[in-house]
Amino acid sequence: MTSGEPVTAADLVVVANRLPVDLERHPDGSTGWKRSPGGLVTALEPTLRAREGAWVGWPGVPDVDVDPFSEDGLSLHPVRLSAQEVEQYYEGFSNATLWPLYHDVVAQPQFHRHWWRSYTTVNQRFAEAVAEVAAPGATVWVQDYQLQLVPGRLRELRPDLRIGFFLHIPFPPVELFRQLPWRTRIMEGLLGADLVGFHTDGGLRNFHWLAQELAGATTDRDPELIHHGGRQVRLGAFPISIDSKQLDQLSRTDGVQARVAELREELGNPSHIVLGVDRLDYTKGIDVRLRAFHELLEEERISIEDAVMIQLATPSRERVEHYKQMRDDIELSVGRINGEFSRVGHPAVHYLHRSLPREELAAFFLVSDVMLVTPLRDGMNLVAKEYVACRHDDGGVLVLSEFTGAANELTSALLVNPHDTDGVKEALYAALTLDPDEAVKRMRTLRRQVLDHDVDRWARSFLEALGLEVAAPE
Ligand code: GDG
Repeated sequence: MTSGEPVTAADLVVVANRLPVDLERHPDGSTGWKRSPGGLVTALEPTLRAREGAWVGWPGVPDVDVDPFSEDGLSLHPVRLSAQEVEQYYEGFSNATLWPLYHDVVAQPQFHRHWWRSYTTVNQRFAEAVAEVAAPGATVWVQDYQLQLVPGRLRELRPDLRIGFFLHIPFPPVELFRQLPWRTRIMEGLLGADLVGFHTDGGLRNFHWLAQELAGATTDRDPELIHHGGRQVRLGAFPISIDSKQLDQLSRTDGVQARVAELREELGNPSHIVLGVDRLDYTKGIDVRLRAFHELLEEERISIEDAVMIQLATPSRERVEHYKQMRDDIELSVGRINGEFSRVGHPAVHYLHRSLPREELAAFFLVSDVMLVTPLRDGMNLVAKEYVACRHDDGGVLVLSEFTGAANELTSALLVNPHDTDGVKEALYAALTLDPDEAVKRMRTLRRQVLDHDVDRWARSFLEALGLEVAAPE
């Protein structure tokens, strides 16, 4: 997908840990590019292409030097990471320090000075790459927790730029953030931006407080404004979303419809199908829902003729220790439930540890009567919104953790506290036995919310708050 178009300075630059394409090494030693299917790419690509924008990020393979290249109006600027940096900056500081710390310490964060040093080196490299690519006065949008030092570094290198930062995960409560040995450096890095965006007001409030406490920022009556270093920093809550219309359309296609009928048949036509879809991550509360399902079977309130469960678990961060342990624990639980309750040819829990094509995922959403989304903590949770977008038939019941960003908007779901096993169990039982009219009413309300607030609206509202004029799609 590369082309020989020349790469020029860009007026709009997105910088994220990963590029929207992944470098692939083929068995014969040659390399090629594969699009990564992420929601961020879908959200930003149209705006970036329309403005001949640039994307700066790591191509997903260590120790390779790739020249910048242009593709269909979008210039891509690969940043090199060594194998050691992938281990220390990415798997270490980003995913074993910041990730658990920002998710309410649901696993113990590890603090290592050599990981921090690698994080600062890599953030500096990203900032330098952006400084080279951005045209005078350009707008730069920095994404997520891996790059929190980039706004500060970039402002030193290029004070002419307009810099926005968006955090895709929760910004933690004050007491938890204060554990971080490098807390002031991170705050100062983020305060280099003109606009710092969060999914929810909760994250915004935590940041507002910490900026004063740790970085000496001052505030006035406006809860979305901070004064720091002689500059103003705006804060905002921008709940991310999905390409709802595209998913709604996909779920109506003949191919997906046919697959839904086939799946129900393959599952042995149970009365109810309960679904979970997650990256295999300890924040997602997969164990919580397995426990609830297991107890309902044990208490004989349901049988496998009434309900079977499907858990789709996309492999994730498999070299990080916490993830290895959690995978073992979940697979043990699945084995136990199946050992006790399955019949030959009829498992109680269908567990798939792999990534599925988008169409197949849509079919799973449509065939399921109950969708269980039970994270202990989650910035937003797009899966909950995707389930709703696919239910053009107004069918299905969503059980949703209160500790997701999505719960602020999807208030017609059955909301649960994932720490309360009895509560989750009762919510699952309520979902399985919900009055059909009530279920339809709830789903219609959810669909209005998700179809009105799509990812394009999210991207536009952020960029407009940053001062960029963005045309609405036709
Ligand atoms: C972070 C924050 C925030 C999953 N399995 C398959 C598959 N997926 C797709 C889903 C969804 C995405 O992956 C997961 O998004 P989530 O939002 O649920 O969770 P994180 O990966 O943790 O994302 C989160 C998000 O950033 C955006 O800001 O909402 O809180 O943690 O789109 O559909 N896609 C395909 N096959 C799979 O098997 N094709």
